[in-house]
Amino acid sequence: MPAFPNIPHIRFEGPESSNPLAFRHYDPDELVEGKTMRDHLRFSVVYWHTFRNPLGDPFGPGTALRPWDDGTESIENSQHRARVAFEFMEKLGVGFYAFHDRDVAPEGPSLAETNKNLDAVVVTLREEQERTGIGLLWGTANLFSHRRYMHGAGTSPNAEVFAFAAAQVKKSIEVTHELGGEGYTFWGGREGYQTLWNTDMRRELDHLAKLLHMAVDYAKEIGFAGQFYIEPKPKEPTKHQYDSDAAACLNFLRQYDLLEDFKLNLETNHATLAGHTMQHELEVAAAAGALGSIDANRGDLLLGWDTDQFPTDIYLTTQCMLSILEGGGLAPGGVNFDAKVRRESFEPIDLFYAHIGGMDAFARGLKVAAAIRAEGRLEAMLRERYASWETGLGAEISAGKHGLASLEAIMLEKGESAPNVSGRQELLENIINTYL
Ligand code: XUL
Ligand code: CO
Repeated sequence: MPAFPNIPHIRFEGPESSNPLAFRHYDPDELVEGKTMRDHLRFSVVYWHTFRNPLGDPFGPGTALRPWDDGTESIENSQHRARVAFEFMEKLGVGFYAFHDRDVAPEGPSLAETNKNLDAVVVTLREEQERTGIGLLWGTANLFSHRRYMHGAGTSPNAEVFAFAAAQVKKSIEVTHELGGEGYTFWGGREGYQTLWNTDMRRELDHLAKLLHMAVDYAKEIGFAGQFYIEPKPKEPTKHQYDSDAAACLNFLRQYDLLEDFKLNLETNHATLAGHTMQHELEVAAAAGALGSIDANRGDLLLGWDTDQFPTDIYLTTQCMLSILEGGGLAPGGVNFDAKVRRESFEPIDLFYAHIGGMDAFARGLKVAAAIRAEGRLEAMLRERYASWETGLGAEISAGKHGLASLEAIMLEKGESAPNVSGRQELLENIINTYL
């Protein structure tokens, strides 16, 4: 029995279509800069929000109607839910999904039983992946929901909690490997602090790095060659998360000699919470050669928390896709919809509308970004702005031919630097708007 009997496979119908269950911009086979949209965007559905989030909030319980789910923690229900997830993703036409270990299978009374539960559902996931050709973008371990992780996992003051987290990460990497996962993500979860009065920050950072090194070593041991990611977020659930933004993550990875093995998985709403734009985070990562994957969503600028809304703002998706194209693309990462429908959007069909909107917004952003690049006006203006570094004195400084004394001599002789030219911000913003 299909879970979505009245919903067809979602097809591309073009911008003129008024069918809400069709793509108006995402045509998977269309070539953009010589590559299919499918391969540029590598869309991925997240198991946690789309199949496990009951849509509760601090003031009321969940509202989601999920008629296929019997609400129990049984293996049968978990396996059935997995099949429904694949029916959804197949109809939507995405190539990937992502999950935490605890999203797909229930936690048992002991680690051994929990692992057995996970293995039982992984059998179904593998069957469904083979049946549909949908792949695992990345796996991860939930190191934040269970009460044992109240003080953190890798940064817990309790050494046995660290050990439990290590065991959970080991199993999650094994399962990700078994499912052919293309990556493995660490998001900080509770790796941060609520108060510095009880926190030995140096020790906690050392421990977190130790856990990541253990993961890298174990992946090599079992032949898992997927990309490791760290996902920045400044706060929530802790007051301060150690992985607070792209720059902080890069600094941490560099300090602990992990930069070789990790890239960043950037999330739009997390950038907003950090007081940055997503474009800023993408550029910081790309400049360090660490742009990995994105958790595509958006926040609400009037609210101070992680609302995880679906991305529909074309200006935002254009900025994302420009940075991504300039940065050389996302593969083996992807556009992972770490987003949830609103509590008021409780019907199963809302899951389709939400994802269709996000996919179309990114498809449009991709096409606009490619058009901007093809015309080359932005690129030309950028080149012109830095032209003084290409020849003469600028080129000499770049080549390391000067120090303070030689530059002083030149400026004493000249008396004043060359005049500046306008930054042209308004013109640039007008140019962007001509494409939208
Ligand atoms: C939390 C968040 C996580 C990670 C995976 O804000 O984004 O769902 O993406 O653990
Ligand atoms: Co995320």
